[in-house]
Parts: sequence; C-alpha cells; structure tokens
Amino acid sequence: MIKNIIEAICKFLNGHRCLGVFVLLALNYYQIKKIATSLNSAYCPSKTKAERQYAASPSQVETTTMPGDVFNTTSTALESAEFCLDEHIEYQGKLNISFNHLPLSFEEIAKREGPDETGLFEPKTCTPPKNSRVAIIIPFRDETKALIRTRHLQYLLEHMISVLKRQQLHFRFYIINQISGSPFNRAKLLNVGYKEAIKDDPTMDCFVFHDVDLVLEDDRCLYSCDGNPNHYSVAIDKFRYRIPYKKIFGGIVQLDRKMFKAVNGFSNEFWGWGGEDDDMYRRVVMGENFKIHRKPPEFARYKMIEHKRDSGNRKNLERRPMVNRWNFKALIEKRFWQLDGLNSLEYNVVAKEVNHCFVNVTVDLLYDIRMTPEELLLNELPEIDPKKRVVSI
Ligand code: UD2
Ligand code: MN
Repeated sequence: MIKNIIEAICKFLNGHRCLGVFVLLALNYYQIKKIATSLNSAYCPSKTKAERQYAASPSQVETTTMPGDVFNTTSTALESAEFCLDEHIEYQGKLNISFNHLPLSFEEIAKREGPDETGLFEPKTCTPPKNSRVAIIIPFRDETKALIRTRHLQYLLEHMISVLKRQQLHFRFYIINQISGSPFNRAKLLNVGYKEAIKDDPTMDCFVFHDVDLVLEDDRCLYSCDGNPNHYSVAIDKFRYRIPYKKIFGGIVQLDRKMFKAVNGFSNEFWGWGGEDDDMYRRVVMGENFKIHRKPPEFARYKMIEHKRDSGNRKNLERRPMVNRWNFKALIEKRFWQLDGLNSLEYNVVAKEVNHCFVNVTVDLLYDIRMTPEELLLNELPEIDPKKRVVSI
C-alpha cells in the first residue's frame, strides 16, 4: 500500500519537475535560511570595520569587575548598547584654546563632565569598540609655589575631557605624581601609570602617554588606538607648528598594550630632563621594528602652556651616551632594553585616590636602587636580579 503511494507521488513529481524542485526547496527552507544569515553577518555592508573588529574579540564583550581597591565596580555599558561608530562622532573641528582665564577646579570639571566614582568616563549610548578603552597617563610633580603644574593640569582636563567624551571613548586619566627628594623621572612615572591602570581595569587596551602642558586644538585627532604606535604632538605652537626633529617621540605618544609590552615599556633609568623619549623611539623602531605613525598635522595641533624648566628636572647629563647605546652591536648582541623597563620596574605607591575627575597616584620611584650610569653604559650588562639592584650612589 505505502509502496503504491510513494510510486504515485514519484510519478506525479516526474511529470511536474517545477513542483518537485519547489517541494525540495521548501523542505530545505530552514537550512538555506541559516546559510543566508551567516553570509549576511559576514559581508553585510552596513557593519563598520570597528564593529567587526570588536565582534572578533569575544573576551572584550564580557562584563568585567575591576580588581583594584578603589575600583570595585562593574562596567555596564558593555552589556547592552550598540557599538560606537566613528561616523557618529560629532566633531567640532578647530577649538578655541586660551589660557588667560582662571581654570576650573577639578571639582567643577567633574561636576560639568560627570565621571563615575572611579574617575571613569564612558559613552552613554554606545559601546566603545576594541582599542577604545584608553588610559591617559600623565607624569606629574608640582614643586612650584604658584602651583603652576597644577594649573596646567586644570587647563588640560577642562579642555580634553569634553573632547574625549565627544570621541565616544571609554577613558580614565591617571596622574602619576612623583614625591620630592629625587630628580624627576618622566619615563618611569609613565611605566607606573601603565601598571596601575591595568591593575584597576585589565580590559584597558590603549595607552596615551601625555605631558601635562599640551592642549589639543582640534578634536578630529582621535585618541583611540589603531594598531600602530602613534605620535600625537606633531604640530606645537612652541615649535611654530613644525616637527622639531625627525625622530622625535616626546610630548604625547600612544601604544596599545601588546606593543607597550613588546618594547618592555620605557626605560626606568632616565633621571632628570631629556633622552627618555629618544630611547623610547629606538625601543619602538630599532628594538621591535614597529613603524611609528604621526597624526596628521592639520589635526594634531597643540598649544604648550608656557613654562620654565622645573627645579627638580635639571638636564640629565648622561642622556646622550645613554641614547647612544643604541648601536648595531647592542642590537645584535645585547638587547639591553629587555633588562630595563616594565620587567624591572619597582616603586612604592604612597597614595592612590580618585580626585574628582582623575586617579591620583603618588609614588616613590626608589631613586636609591637605580642603576648607575656606569653600570648602564657598560657594554657587558650584568644579569639583573631586580632584588639585588641596590647600588652605591
Ligand atoms: C620635552 C618633551 C617631553 C619630554 C621632555 C624631556 C615634547 C613636546 N616634549 O618637553 O615629552 O620628553 O622634553 O624629558 O617633545 N613634569 C612635571 N613636573 C616637573 C617636571 C616635569 O609635571 O617638575 C612633567 C609634565 O607633565 C611635563 C613633562 O613632565 O609636561 C615634561 O617636562 P617638561 O615640560 O619640562 O619638558 P619639555 O617641555 O622640554
Ligand atoms: Mn613642556
């Protein structure tokens, strides 16, 4: 009986090929739909690069709890909203920057800009894509009676926070404040900032190392990472908006986490003014063969707030020979920068608190256990056990 029915159906379908195909198609409808959906999500033109980049990184989508003492909060924006897209940023273009008014206090800035209690700023309506979770790290010390460097910081935050909010970034400012009693060490402070920032929030993936006295004049200069080491302070009024020398890598630079780790961060051993930025240039370009990108000078325009040399930041007389260690022999045989940097970093945090709109880390950089220039300049670098690095001064 059943055999007869099947034979009849086959006969019928043979005579009506179109209908047969239709029945087969209907039977496979769900499978075809499934394939179409996956093709659509892979090639759909409405998705931007940033969106796909983010989607490709599932670890970033998880909700994260920050482990630090001060920052035991949960980031909620990641769970719900759509990704932030570059084309939705409402740039203002050229900004009117001046320093002849009294700057707002940190409290007033926080009131206006609304960070959370951990000093974090997050877009309200969208989720920042990969490489937009930015820690802005500022080396700092103010030993002036007139609190000149503090005033620089006020001007900077007054202008920059609203710019970075417009750029729809997830960001937090870290001010790394060196205690008095030793020469200023900009580079080591920046290493400390990196370590403290990822301790608070392991999902931070982009790091901007930023002098306190440089204020951006055009908000089209994006502060998110793009897979290259970036130099930002390309056109500064003090240098008549021209790059002062070809290999400059000072002022404001940016690296993502992978790159910063690869170059072993900055050197810890540049005490006083100068050289640390040139050493970093060589770590990036000669040590790891990265290509530095400079931001377009039309947008990467900055005003440097006028200042004198700070009393605790005299010229480092060893800076030239220290930078000149970067020669062919060193590259081939020694890779000395792999012994001095993030992996040999030692410091004591004296205080860490949220100061309205930034995280303030006061730090002792342990000047007494620095390596002497003689040791550093030796061709034969000793094996370094960080615990035994105490040297006579
Ligand atoms: C240049 C570089 C700077 C750095 C420095 C040499 C540019 C545009 N700038 O800046 O990045 O390489 O030479 O070390 O290329 N600071 C304090 N308190 C102090 C001393 C320094 O807060 O007592 C901080 C502050 O963030 C300042 C930064 O360190 O902006 C650099 O010091 P500077 O402004 O005196 O150096 P400058 O302008 O010659
Ligand atoms: Mn300066």
